[in-house]
Amino acid sequence: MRDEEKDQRVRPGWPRLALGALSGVLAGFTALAVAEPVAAAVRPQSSPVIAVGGASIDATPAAVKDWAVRHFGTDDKLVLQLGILAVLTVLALALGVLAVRYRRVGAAGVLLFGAVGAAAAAGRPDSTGPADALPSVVGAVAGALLLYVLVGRLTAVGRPAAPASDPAGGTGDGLSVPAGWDRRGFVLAAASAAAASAAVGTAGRTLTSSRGQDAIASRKEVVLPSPGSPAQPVPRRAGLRIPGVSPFVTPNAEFYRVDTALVVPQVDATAWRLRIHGKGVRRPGSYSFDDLLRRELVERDITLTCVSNEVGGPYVGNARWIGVRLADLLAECGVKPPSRGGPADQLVSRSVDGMTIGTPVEDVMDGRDALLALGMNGEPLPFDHGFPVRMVVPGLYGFVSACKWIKDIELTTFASYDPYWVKRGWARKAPVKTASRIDTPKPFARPRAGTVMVAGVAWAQHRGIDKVEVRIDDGPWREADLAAEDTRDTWRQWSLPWQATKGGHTLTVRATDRTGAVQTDRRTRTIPDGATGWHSVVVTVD
Ligand SMILES: Nc1nc2c(c(=O)[nH]1)N[C@H]1C(S)=C(S)[C@@H](COP(=O)(O)O)O[C@H]1N2
Ligand SMILES: [Mo]
Repeated sequence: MRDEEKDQRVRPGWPRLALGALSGVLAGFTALAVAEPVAAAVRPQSSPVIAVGGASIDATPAAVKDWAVRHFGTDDKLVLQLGILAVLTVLALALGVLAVRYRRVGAAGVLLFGAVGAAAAAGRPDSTGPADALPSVVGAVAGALLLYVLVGRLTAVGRPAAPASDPAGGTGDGLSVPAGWDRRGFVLAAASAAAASAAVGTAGRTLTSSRGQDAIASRKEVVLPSPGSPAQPVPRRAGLRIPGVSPFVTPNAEFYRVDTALVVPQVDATAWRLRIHGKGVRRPGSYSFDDLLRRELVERDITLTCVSNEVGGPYVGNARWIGVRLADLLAECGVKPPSRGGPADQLVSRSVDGMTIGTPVEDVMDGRDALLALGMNGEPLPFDHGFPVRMVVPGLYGFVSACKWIKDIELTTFASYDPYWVKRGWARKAPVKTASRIDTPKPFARPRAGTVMVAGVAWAQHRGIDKVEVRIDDGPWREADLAAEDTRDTWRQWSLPWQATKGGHTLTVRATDRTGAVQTDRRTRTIPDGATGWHSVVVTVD
């Protein structure tokens, strides 16, 4: 008898705590899984992890976001979602352990997280109403119930063989698994909850992807007519045949992607409309995708750059865009640029995912090829790059011009409205800065002594590149050979044959644009209006 008692008393608390923790994780998993089909019915973006992720992206200080983009690149969103899942797992473990002691409190904790998810979802800028809160609420209720039931099994007595001295099945310390705990009931409940959740979650995901089918079908059906105003052919000598140099036209699959969308919006082009309205818009307009397709299409090569691109960085790409002239649409709606007495100096474009981007009205109406693009490199816009329609404005960084998944254009003033990035410390106006990059040799390359081709790209959209110079170590600047210019809105390749001598060397590049401005060596950060400084590459010649 003494032995039996001892056996019970020393039974450590951890098995029960561990089972509680497991219950917490199962409850969390169930909550997220159950939220999936509900989100599929409401909106994929209303799913809790996506909503919380989106809210964290918006709340992240500009410097941290910039750091994330720099370090994780296009994987930044995956990293964020994995981070959220990791945090949720830890919290679920803790709630499970808590529930062992305080069953109701633990379950209430799950509901509290549901409330956080619900608030995030309903508060998103693209939220379509209180229904966005549903996935989090329904999921949390399921999770809380499951936690309550599972933890109940840990304290319940399954067999009448429980020691008579402890009719409640507990051992008094509240932590040990009671000898007669309902093992069978627990395992059964846990296993069936896990299986049901997996099934429900998978069904939800399937439903979500089937919802995207209309958008995918609408994209497949797009036939881009040949442009009334075709791009001039790319000069044959615009693309150098030097291994390692970025191709003159960036293939869509390799085109950089920078945006805040955790779920790429899948817009059905047949249901899409663009509204143009606001200050000084005498005839507000509304256009369908077909309305735009029926207009004269303009095809242009335009190099797009992200303001978050560091010196030497990868966030720049060149594509052949096809679309309609934005200035024509604006003129049709009766919009005048400020220089002709128009009252609006800022054009705010809004996307289906709630992004807002501000562009100077003067710039889009000054004769440059500001486009509402429908196609990219000979195909409808890829979903990642803004299908069905996006803006592209030569000479301006993407964050002040290139709204993807656009659905609304509002004419307003810089004084009265700050769009998304401006609210977060970025500049109101941001023309692309003159820049150049060494593509080859790569940093820390070990070329053989002799002739080494140094080559890369330079860009100063809408001004054009006039000269590129390369310096070896502290030597004199030497003029590089420029590839043929396509247009002043595109980047330009350059090369320099270098007689490399053994040892370590630093290669530096700088460009001069068509206004005569030489790229500055002054190093600045990307925030607020783009990085400056020269790109250098260190190599060791063998
Ligand atoms: N809707 C939406 N449009 C957007 C953004 C965004 O976050 N959301 N990011 C902008 C930024 S910062 C850049 S640099 C370009 C990038 O376009 P890309 O992803 O097609 O290269 O899109 C712009 N348009
Ligand atoms: Mo950007």
